[in-house]
Amino acid sequence: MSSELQKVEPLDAGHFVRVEWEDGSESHYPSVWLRDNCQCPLCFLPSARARRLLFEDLDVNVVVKDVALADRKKISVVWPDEHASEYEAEWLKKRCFSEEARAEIQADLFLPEHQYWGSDLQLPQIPFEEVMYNDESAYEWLCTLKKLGIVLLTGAATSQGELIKLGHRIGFLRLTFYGPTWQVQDKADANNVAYTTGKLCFHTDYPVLQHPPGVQFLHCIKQTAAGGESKVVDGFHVSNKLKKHHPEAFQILSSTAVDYTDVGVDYCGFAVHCKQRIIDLDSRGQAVRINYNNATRDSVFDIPAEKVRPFYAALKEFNDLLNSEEHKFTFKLKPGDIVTFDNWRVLHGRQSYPSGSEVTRHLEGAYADWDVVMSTLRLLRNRVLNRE
Ligand code: OGA
Ligand code: NM2
Ligand code: ZN
Ligand code: ZN
Repeated sequence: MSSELQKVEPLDAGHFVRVEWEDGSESHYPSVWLRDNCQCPLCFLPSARARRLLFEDLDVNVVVKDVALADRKKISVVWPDEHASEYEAEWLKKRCFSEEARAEIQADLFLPEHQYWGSDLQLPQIPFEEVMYNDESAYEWLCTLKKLGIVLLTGAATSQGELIKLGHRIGFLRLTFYGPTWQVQDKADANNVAYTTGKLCFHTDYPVLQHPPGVQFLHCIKQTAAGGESKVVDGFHVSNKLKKHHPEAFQILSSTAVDYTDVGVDYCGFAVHCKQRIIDLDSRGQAVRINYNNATRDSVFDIPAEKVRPFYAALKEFNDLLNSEEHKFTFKLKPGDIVTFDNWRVLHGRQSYPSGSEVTRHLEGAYADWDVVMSTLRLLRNRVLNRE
């Protein structure tokens, strides 16, 4: 579709404006939407790129009084109260209401494409320094993180503080009750099972929060000789498999609200409770978030007794699929590695390792919200591709 205009006319008694493009294609714009999105300084504040027009002042039945081609690059509209609006061809084109045009702009905004993986994962690696100082590399990092769900950054220092730097690179980190960053190591009187030497089965972090962290960073500072291997699995891929091969289990896990609990003291005291479905679906039935940590799943369970056994059976099907050789990918972090992953999609776990009087393994962890990561991704894209 070209962004040069050929013709403009009112349609449907002025309730629509029809625009014809130079290549003969057309777009229809509802008049109420055009009035609502008048770009004049009275209706729009350019410095905030936001609407000044109050909803109270919008006539939702408005029709156009007059429309004209200002030139081939914009149209002008006069409204019944003589208010005048102008709309640039390119601005209109981007907001075309056709199904294809909407799909295109939505894909550009939200990058919804997923690349599923299993044990065949080729874990992408990018040097930490490159991501810190090179916009192309940072853009590549975040695009891959969005599409694949996991990227390994390599060659960071083997001391605390690298994740704070990475946080500044993307904007800011997500503070939780475990602090701005947190130390994964064997601790006396651990306030979380992660702070022991025990095995962690596949989980997503922090399903006890209403809005669990979207992205997780784990920086390996020290690695034990024996044990401590990491494993990851693509939760969306496994959900699809569950839906196909065990539809009843899928139905139960995507509809049952599971109670989660986390009570203790860390950054400050906390008593957090929340209900989450283990497989969260959007309105089209697509998995959008996995909320599963067996350690913080509450013993309080708010479902009728007769539904409990079927729930456990469903969870077993899911857990078995997560752990199947076909789906899981195993690796061992080296000091200086930072694994970055989509905590809404990728479940992670670790092997146990020997306990002793000395700290033999130390990871520093941190979270970020997808809002922040996607915002940075879009800004980097504009810069790298010279847009805007
Ligand atoms: C965690 C966790 C993984 C590891 O701290 O939540 O999953 O390898 N740690 O220790
Ligand atoms: N830590 C690693 O859900 C969880 O409890 C995940 C969080 C302690 C910050 C672990
Ligand atoms: Zn206006
Ligand atoms: Zn974890």
